[in-house]
Amino acid sequence: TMSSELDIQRTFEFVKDLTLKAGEVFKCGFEGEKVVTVKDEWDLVTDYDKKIEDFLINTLREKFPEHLFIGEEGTAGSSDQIELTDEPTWIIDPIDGTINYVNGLPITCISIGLTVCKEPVIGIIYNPITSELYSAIKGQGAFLNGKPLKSSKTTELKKALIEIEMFSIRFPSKDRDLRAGRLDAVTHAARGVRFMGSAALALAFIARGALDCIYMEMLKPWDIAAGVLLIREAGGTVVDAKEKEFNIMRPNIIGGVTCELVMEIKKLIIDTDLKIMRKRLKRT
Ligand code: 2AM
Ligand code: CA
Ligand code: CA
Ligand code: CA
Repeated sequence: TMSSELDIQRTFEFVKDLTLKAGEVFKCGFEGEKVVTVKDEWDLVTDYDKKIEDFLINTLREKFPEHLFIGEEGTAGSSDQIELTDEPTWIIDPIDGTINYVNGLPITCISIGLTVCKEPVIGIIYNPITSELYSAIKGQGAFLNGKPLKSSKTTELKKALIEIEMFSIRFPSKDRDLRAGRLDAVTHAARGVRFMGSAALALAFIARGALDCIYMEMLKPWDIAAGVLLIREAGGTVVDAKEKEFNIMRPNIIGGVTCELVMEIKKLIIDTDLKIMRKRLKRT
């Protein structure tokens, strides 16, 4: 299938139905017994992460044999590709917010994005526990259970509710002071800070206007592929936190409801880093 031949509308309907089916499995694991394994030091994974990803990727692959797949749990060669290509590529997180999922905290979701020519064209974020399905098709707007979404119009950080995804702050690193400094600066500048533990759902909340912005470091393509499109289609902006170019494969991003808000956070991060670097120099 050449990307130009892909019928986006029908593809969307297909993947939406598939997501609802996957949601039944998701609910089963949320409410029932599951096998929990420690993945990294802080990261958990359940048998349902793998089960749901297998179901999604195997079904999509049958329907779209030429498409490429990137999934967190690496279903049958789905992650054998490191660089994003122009081919239609499904980027999938079967359970985002696994720690919440294991704890029975209903802030968790399935995230599915499709890119064509490296651009997100379909995004679905589904919380099966609350039956909330966020969706976007490029150029057609963002929706919650079929109803159009419009993000808020907040332009100032001091009036903004911000979600921070910075689990990396716990990692031993020579940049610990930088991370702590950014967290401190953003916390003091914003009206309120939230750490919800599901990056994908936080992005959907921005599209919904329930959050104004998000700052995230060291996340993965499957955390953001769907959410980035949702934010953009709801009228918001997503940029790289420091670089000029936004890179879906290396998401250190700031997302927000307005350009002004996103640029204010970006400037704050860059200024804070500079201040800390200067402090480092003084110490030596
Ligand atoms: P996950 O639940 O799919 O692993 C939690 O702060 C958010 O960051 C979740 O969206 C989580 O996705 C994501 N995340 C990515 N890598 C992580 C890691 N190594 N440890 C904890 N959370 C991680
Ligand atoms: Ca994980
Ligand atoms: Ca994730
Ligand atoms: Ca996951």
